Amino acid sequence: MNIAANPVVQADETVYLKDYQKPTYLVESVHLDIQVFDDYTIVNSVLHMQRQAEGPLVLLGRELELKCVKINDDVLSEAQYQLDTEQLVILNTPEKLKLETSVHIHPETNTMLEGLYKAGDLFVTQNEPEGFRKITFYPDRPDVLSVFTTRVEADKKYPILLANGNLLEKGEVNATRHYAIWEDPTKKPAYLFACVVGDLAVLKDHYVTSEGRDVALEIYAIEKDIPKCHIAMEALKHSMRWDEEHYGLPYDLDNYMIVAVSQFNMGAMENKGLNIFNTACVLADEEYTTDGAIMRVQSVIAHEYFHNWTGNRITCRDWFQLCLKEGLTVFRDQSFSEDLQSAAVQRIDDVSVLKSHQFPEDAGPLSHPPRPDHFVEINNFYTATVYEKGAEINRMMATLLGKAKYRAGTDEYFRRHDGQAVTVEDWITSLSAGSGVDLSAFLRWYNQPGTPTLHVHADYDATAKTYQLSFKQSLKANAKYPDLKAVPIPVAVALFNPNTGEQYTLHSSDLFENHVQDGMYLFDQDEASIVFTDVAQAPVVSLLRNFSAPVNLVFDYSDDALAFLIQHETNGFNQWQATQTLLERILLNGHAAQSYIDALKHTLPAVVKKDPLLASRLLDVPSENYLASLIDNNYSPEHVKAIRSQLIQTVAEAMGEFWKDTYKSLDPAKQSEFSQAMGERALKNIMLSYMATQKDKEVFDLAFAQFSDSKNITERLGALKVLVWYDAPQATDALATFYTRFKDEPLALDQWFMIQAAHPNLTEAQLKALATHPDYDLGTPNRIRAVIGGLNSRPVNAWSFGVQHAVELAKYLDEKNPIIGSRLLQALSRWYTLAEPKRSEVLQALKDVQPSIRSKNVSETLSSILNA
Ligand code: B3K
Ligand code: ZN
Repeated sequence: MNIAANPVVQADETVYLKDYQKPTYLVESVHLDIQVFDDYTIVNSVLHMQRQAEGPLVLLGRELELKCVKINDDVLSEAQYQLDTEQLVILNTPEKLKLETSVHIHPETNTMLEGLYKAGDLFVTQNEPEGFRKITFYPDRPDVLSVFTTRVEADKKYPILLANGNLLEKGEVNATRHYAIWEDPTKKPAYLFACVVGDLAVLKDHYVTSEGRDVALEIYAIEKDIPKCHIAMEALKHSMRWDEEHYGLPYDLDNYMIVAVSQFNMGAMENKGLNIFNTACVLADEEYTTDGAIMRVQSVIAHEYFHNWTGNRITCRDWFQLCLKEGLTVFRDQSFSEDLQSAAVQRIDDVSVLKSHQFPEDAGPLSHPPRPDHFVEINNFYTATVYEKGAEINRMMATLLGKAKYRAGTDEYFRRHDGQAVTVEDWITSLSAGSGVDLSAFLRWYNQPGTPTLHVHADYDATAKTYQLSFKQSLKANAKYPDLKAVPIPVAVALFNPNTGEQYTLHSSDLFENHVQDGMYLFDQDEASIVFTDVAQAPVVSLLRNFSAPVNLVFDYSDDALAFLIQHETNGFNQWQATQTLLERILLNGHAAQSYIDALKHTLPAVVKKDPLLASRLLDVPSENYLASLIDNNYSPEHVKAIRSQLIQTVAEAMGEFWKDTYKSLDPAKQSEFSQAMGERALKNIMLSYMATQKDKEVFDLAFAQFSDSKNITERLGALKVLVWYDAPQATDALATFYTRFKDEPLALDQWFMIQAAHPNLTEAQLKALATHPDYDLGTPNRIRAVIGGLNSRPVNAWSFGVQHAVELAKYLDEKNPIIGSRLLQALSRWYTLAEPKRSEVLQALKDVQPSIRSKNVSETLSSILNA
């Protein structure tokens, strides 16, 4: 018997993509009977299986108490199987068989929030990627698809009993217990199995699909949160329509359920027909939820809904292909969100996340290709690279193809692979076949790590009236991936007349065939150049418009050219990008701030009137963390903090009364459109924070009035931040008032923790006070993230006493919740860029914790980080 040859069953070892083997048995049907009791749960399972490849019958199982195993009604003796901590291997099995197992599990003590667990009074599941093996013995891998029938039984104190699919039957077991039987007609991998047991209220609605199917929509939450479910319900219906219109994909079941749970390791989970959501990603109401969080709720609702096709009906062959479903689904939810608000701002926000999280990840010790070729713990690969860079790859292909060809390509993918577990190659092949454009070179993006650098050089020939752009691409050498090749880079280009600010019509034979008017050049070699003809004067060039490719652009812009683009670029994204590039130079290369200030003065007043949300983004100053990601050695958090506050002070003073005048001209309450009101609120808060740099009484009074008078939490929190972070006399009062008002609203209270943890001059004692506050709870990832997120937003604190805090927390979570423990350590991955003595101190702290780490999750992350 050769168990080691099967990559899925090597416990505690590296798994390699190249070792993939088909499962030995298919599962034709699954019948589960889950009986929940207070101190244990019984799971009985009946699997009908059929051999499809040579090898033993391997059932994966972790932390299961095996009570009985039968094959074709015969109870097996211990001699007939091998059982260890990871699997049950049964020898000498027939071609076709009925396998029955009975196990006991303990959701009531499961702190890892994986498998079946108890969150408060609610029993819920989280099975992606490998949680199902903590519920029952099963070939728990995404390429084993089956139809599931689930009987759920519990005490009547839990009136809600849910599982995937349609309700077949429900009834009483006895005076105290009841049951429900659910049948899911669609074949699915076990990671999409879900069940829920608890006492919840429900918001109901319905949606009629383009095929005429009347779908019952239900959002389950605790009673008092039901009024906060309407925004999510509207977003769900909107997503269903959007997917029909943009991808021709209607919903396929008669019901769609969402359950809100407050203890959840990530945002949400796309279980077939029964999504389970972190409350933070489903509850939304302007009184309790910030505008940013409302936008996030809508995008996560869309994301999980879109998975119904990209992920569920067509799933991944193995977990190396994770970015197939995640990258594509993120691209789809980003496109959906671009339709909900200013498309430019959505793009700005998505690229900001990419540049501040994915670029640093890809430049450090945790760098990996969007499709990695090995892993120890797959949970460590739900990363910005898999999600965000994965989305960018799809965006590049969609942009190159244009709407009609992209749609022909996706139609072909759904036609070929519906009901299958597939690979990234299958996706690219379908997209190429359907669109008629060979996209195979894009596979390189999936298989190579690192952010490519795109070097561009420009030459204008005044006599010939030609303008030449020369391109070069390079990738940082990576010992693990020695064979790096040039990738296809779509470069969106515009040329502007330097005197009038108007855009030149482009004449060139080198642009991509479909996009001559849009100025899209497909650069896919190590070096190449293009020539524009009939260019009357040396132009100002705008490159990578809309961030047409996820690369680091190196181009020798003058500060004047950047200031010109801030004023004249019509692509809102590149207008913003020009502000950021100019600010990076001012902050990191010591350039003068004047050209930035002049450009703002010229540009902002009109943008404030036309698109307040975009105006708020044009005032973004790169965060300390983002600036840190551009510094590869001798990084001093104190220095970066100082130059950044100095710049903010200079800009605040130079713009004079602009802040106050603009602040007073805004009245979000008068706006009927959410997006308009959101824009005004964002701008109001930025105006307030610039004014606060003066630290005068009038500004603090304005902030306190905004805090006290507004019913909208975005305004309240904007004001609270100013009061707390600038140590206004009203700060303590305002914090106390907020606490009293929101102490029973966990998501709002998370913000209260976050703001305090993000105080620029937080002390170790204050951090300790937050982490020992009666409302701090190590069993609730949202609360941990609130404090750690606040702390990490201030690198000066994060890299001093924050390190010890993070390391101790990781050590605790290593045992209790290693998924979260591992994430927490990922934030320390750039320790090696620090200036001494910090560098050595952090290294020592990381080394000190290593011997006590037990989980695969934390130890894989720690050893990667230490290998920097
Ligand atoms: N697919 C889930 C993520 C599961 C993460 C497991 N550690 C949510 C999503 O991407 O939609
Ligand atoms: Zn997803």
